[in-house]
Amino acid sequence: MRTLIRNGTVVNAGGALAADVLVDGETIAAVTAPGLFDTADRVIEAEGRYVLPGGIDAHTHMEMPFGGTFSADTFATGTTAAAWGGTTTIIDFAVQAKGTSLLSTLDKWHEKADGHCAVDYGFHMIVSDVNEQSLKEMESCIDAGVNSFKMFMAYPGVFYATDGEILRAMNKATETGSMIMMHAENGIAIDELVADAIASGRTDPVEHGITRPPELEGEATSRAIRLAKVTGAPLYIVHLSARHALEAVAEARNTGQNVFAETCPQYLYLSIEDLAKPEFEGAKYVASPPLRPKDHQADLWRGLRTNDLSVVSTDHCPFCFKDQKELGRGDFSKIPNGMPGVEHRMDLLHQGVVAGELSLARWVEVASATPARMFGLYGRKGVIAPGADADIVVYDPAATQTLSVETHHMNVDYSAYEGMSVTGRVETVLSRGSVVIADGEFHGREGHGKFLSRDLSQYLV
Ligand code: DUC
Ligand code: ZN
Ligand code: ZN
Ligand code: ZN
Repeated sequence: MRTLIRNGTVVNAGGALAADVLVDGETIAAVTAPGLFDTADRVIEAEGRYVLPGGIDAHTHMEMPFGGTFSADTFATGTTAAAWGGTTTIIDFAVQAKGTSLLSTLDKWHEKADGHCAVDYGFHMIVSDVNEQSLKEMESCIDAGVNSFKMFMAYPGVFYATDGEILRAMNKATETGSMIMMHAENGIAIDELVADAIASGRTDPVEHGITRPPELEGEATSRAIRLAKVTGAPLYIVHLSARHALEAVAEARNTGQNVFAETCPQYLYLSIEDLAKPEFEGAKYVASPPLRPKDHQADLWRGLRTNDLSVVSTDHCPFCFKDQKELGRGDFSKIPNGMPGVEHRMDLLHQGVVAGELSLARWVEVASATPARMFGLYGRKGVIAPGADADIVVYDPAATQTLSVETHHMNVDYSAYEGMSVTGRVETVLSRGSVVIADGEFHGREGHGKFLSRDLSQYLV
C-alpha cells in the first residue's frame, strides 16, 4: 500500500519546506519536491496543511493505581484519544509497588497494554523500592527496552526515595548509560504543611497548591541536580512547573551537566486560580506539582525557547470529577492527583506558535523530535524522513475548535480546558502507515499499537 501526502508543508525540527511525502507500507519511502510522484494507492491532499511527525507524549499514566482508584483512561481509550490529538507514540510508566520486583511490574504493565493500544507505546519504570534486587533488575529492564527510571522526592511512605536511595539508583544509571527521571518536590516538608492545613480546617482544593510551594520544587530540583552531579548520572526533571526549578535546571545546564527538563501544557495555560474555583471545582485541577501563580508561565515559555525546557509532555492522568475527585471532598490531600490532557498537547502548543512564543520548527521539536531523541526513538520516530515510521499528522493551522468534554475522546467527565477556543486542528493521522484519524472519524483499532523497545537516550551517546 502506497500513500502519497501531497502539496503540504513538511515541518521537522530542522525547519519547514514544501514537499510531498510518499509512504510505502509502514514507513516513509521518500520526501520529494512537490509533484514528483503523482500516483499512489491513496492520495491525501495537504494543500495549506502542515505535515508533521506524529507527536510523542513521553509522560502519560493509563490505568494508573492511585490511592485505591485507577486513572480513568485505559490503554485502549487513552491511546485512541492520543491519536485524535495527533500523538502517535506514548511513553507510559510501569509503577513498582513497594515489596514487588521491577520485572514483575514490567510484566504487569505489558499485560495491561499489549494488544490494547491504538498507537505505539513504550514504558518508563517507576522505582519505588531501592534494594539490591531492584538495582540489579534495572539492567534487565534496559535489556527489555525500558531504560528510564522515575523516582520520587515526594510522597513519603508511598513512592518516596531517600537521598541515599536516589544516589544508589543514580550510580546504576551512570554505570548503564540509562536515565533517572525525577519528581522533584520536597515531600517531607510538604507533608508537614499538608498536616498543618488539615489540622487547622483548611481543606479546600486550593490548599493543594498552597501546601506545595514552588520553593519546595526548586529545593528538590537543586538537590536532585547535586546528587546527579556527584554520581555522574544524567537527569531528566519531569513535569517542571515553577520558575524556581527552571532556574536550577538552567544553571546546571550552563555548567555542562546532563540535566534535562520537561514541562506540561497545564503549567503553560492554567494557574492556581483554577485550583481556587468554588464548589469543589478546583479538584479538577489537582495535580502534582500544583498549578502555579500565572506569572510563572512567561518563564516556562522562555525556558522552552532557550531549551532549558526541552520537552512538553502531558502527565495525562485523568480522574473523573464525579466518582474519583470526589474522594477528596473535605480533605484536599485525598483528591487523586492528576489531570487529563493527552488529546490536547499538540493543539495547545500550536497556540504558542500562533502567539509567537514558539517557532513552527520548535513546536515540532518539543512535541516530537526531542522526546524521540531523549528516549531512544529518533530516526524511527520524531522525524519525517525516508526510513522513519510513517507516523504522520496532517494539521490544518487555520481551523478553529473549542475544547470541551462534549467533544473530547478521553475517558473522563470533564475538560481542564472547557470552552477554550484554539486555532489549528488535527485533520489526518497515520500510525505506521495506517490511517487512524480521517474525516472526523477514528479508523484505527485497539491492538494496532506496538510496544517500542527503546535505545538509550540519544543525548547521552
Ligand atoms: N506525578 C506524576 O508524574 N503523575 C501523577 C502524579 C504524580 O505525582
Ligand atoms: Zn510525578
Ligand atoms: Zn506523571
Ligand atoms: Zn468515572
